[in-house]
Amino acid sequence: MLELGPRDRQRGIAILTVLTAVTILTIVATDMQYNARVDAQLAENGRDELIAYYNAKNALEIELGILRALRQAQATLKQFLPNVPLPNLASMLPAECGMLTALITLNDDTPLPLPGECVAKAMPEKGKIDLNRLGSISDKFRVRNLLLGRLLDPRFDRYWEDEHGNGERVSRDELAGFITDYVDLDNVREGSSVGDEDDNYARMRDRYKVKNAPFDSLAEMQMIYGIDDDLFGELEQGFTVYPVGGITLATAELPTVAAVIRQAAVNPNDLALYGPGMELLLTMIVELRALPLGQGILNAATLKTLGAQVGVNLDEQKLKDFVDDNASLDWYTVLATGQMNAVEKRILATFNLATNQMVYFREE
Ligand SMILES: [Ca+2]
Repeated sequence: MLELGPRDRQRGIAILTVLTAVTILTIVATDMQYNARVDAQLAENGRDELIAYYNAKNALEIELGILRALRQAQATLKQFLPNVPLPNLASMLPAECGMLTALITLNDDTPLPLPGECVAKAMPEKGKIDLNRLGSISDKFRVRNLLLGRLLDPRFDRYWEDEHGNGERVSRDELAGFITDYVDLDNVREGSSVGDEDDNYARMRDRYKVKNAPFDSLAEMQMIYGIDDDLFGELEQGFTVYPVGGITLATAELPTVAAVIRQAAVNPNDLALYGPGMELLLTMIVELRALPLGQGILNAATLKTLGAQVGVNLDEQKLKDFVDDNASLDWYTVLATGQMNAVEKRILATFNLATNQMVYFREE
């Protein structure tokens, strides 16, 4: 049998120590390598997020600059040409990163490299239906009818068929009532003299009450019974909560113009309002808007004349109750998108150019 001397034992221990040390070092090294990789990835993502966000913010700033310049130019032009109607150009001028690159290219011919992409688009709030007017006693009836007419848009048809989360259907009339009830000052349900406005909300898991006060933002519409994310996505384009005044025929969506026409008809039951005459009238509006100065010419009197040509008889006084011919460029919502690699950031902001205030800001 082999006898191990003290030297051999020492050597064995040394080998074991070295092996253990090597193993531990390998584990530590692998771990560090992994952590370093994760850190690098996190840093890269963080950098992309930051660049994407600033790209969106830059696009927002440029678009705001364009809007301010346009507003000023329009005010100046109006001084010299008070009776010449001016077109609304803002929606035709989207801001994008290429423009920014061109702006900061100074004397050098090679443009400054800006990473990522960005684009911003301005949408006038004017032309949308102001839901807060439902809270005004003098406007309530008129705005509610306009709202009801706006919901005739075939885009909404499927919502009256769909069941909502609680297995109930909401009709067009009911929805117009729920929106009105949420914002109007009284506590009585629309279309009834005894119904309680809070009934539907009291049955929810997280119960709350109607607001009975003006909306602070359009997103608040999602609190209204019967409005889900999809429906809100459709409604968002046609409504506003800012005091934009009457409907501007130059910028309003066609279904909103159609709702105005039906409200201002000499005979509200005229079949022409739902037939080819109406189709033709809307087509004429689209064509007029596309002409160089067409947007500026489109007012209540023009609409009445156009209507008469296709058998849609409009009452000019009623039209003037809804239409605001004096299109101002004060309220805009800007949607800015910034990109860097796989990261995209969106900013939605609403401005009042008259007071130079940002009244709404949402980052996605
Ligand atoms: Ca109410």
